[in-house]
Amino acid sequence: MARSHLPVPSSLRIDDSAGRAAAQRLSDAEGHATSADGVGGPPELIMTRSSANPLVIIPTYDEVENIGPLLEQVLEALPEAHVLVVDDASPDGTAARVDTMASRDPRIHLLERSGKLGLGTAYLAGFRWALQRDYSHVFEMDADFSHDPASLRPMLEAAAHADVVIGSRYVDGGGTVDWSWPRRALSRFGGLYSRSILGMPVRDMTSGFKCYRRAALEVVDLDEVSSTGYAFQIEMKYRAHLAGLRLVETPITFPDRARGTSKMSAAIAHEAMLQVVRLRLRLGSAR
Ligand SMILES: Nc1nc2c(ncn2[C@@H]2O[C@H](COP(=O)(O)OP(=O)(O)OP(=O)(O)O)[C@@H](O)[C@H]2O)c(=O)[nH]1
Ligand SMILES: [Mg+2]
Repeated sequence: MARSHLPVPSSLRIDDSAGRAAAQRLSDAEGHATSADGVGGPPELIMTRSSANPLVIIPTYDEVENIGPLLEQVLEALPEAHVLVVDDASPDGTAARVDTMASRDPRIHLLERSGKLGLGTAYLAGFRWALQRDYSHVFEMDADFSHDPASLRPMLEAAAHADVVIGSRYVDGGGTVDWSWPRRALSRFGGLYSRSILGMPVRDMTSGFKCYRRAALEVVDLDEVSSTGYAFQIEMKYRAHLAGLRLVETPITFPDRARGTSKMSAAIAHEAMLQVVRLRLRLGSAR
C-alpha cells in the first residue's frame, strides 16, 4: 500500500560548474538546453531552500522501536520534506506504526512489500515512487538513528553544488561513535577495497546516508542496478561517478544503532565484496 500526496511543483534554476557530460545528460533528463558553444561551462541545477521538495526514503525491517521517534525528528529537522518508509513486511509491526502516523500527517507515506527483499530493491522501489511524483531531492536514510536527522538540512544545502551528496564518516569533521573494532575494520577495509577496485575518489564508499538531486536519479539507469544488498550503496555511487555526476561528501557522525536488531552479517559483507569485482568488470570497461 502506498499513500500518496503530491507536493507542489519545484522550480529549478541554472548555474555553472558540474561535468560537461553530466550536464548534457541532466539537461536531456530535465528538458533544459545546454549552451551550444559551452561558454561559461556546463549548467548545474541549484535548488533554493524554499523551492525544494525533498523526499526522505527510509527502508525498514523490524524497526518498530525506532521509526516513530525518527519520523518525528526527520520532519522537525526538515518540515518541508515528505518521508517514504519502505517496509518489507516487518514481523514486529513497523508498517502498522507508520500507517497510524501517516493517517495523521500527509507528509508520511508507506510502501509495503511482501517480504524481506533486500535494502537495494527497497531503495529502487522508493526511487521509482519518488520519480513518479514531483520531488526535487531524494534522501536515503537508515531507520536506526545511525543517520542523524540534524544532518538533513546541511546535506540538502550541499546539494545546491552537487548531484549526489554523501554523508561521510571519513572526511574532516566526520566519524563513528562506539563502534567495535571489527566493525571499524570492516568499514575501513570495505571502503579501501571498493575505492581502489573501482578507482573512485569517494572516501566513504559504503555510506547509506545520501541526498540525490532528482535529475541525478533520472540519469542513473535504475533498471540496470543489480545489487540487492549492501553493495547497492557502492553500485549507486559508482554508476553516478561513471555518468559524470558530481559527488560531494559532507561530514556526518555515525553512532552504532541504539535499539533494534542488526541485519549485517558475514554473508552480506561477502556478497558485497564479490559484487564490487563484478561491477568493475561489467561497467569499468565502458569508461
Ligand atoms: N525494507 C528493507 N529494509 C532493510 C532491509 N535490510 C535492512 N533494512 C533497513 O536498512 C537500514 C540499514 O540496515 P541496518 O541493519 O541498520 O544496517 P547496518 O547499519 O549496516 O547494521 P546495524 O546498524 O548494525 O544493524 C535499516 O533502516 C534497516 O531496517 C531489507 O531487506 N528491506
Ligand atoms: Mg544501522
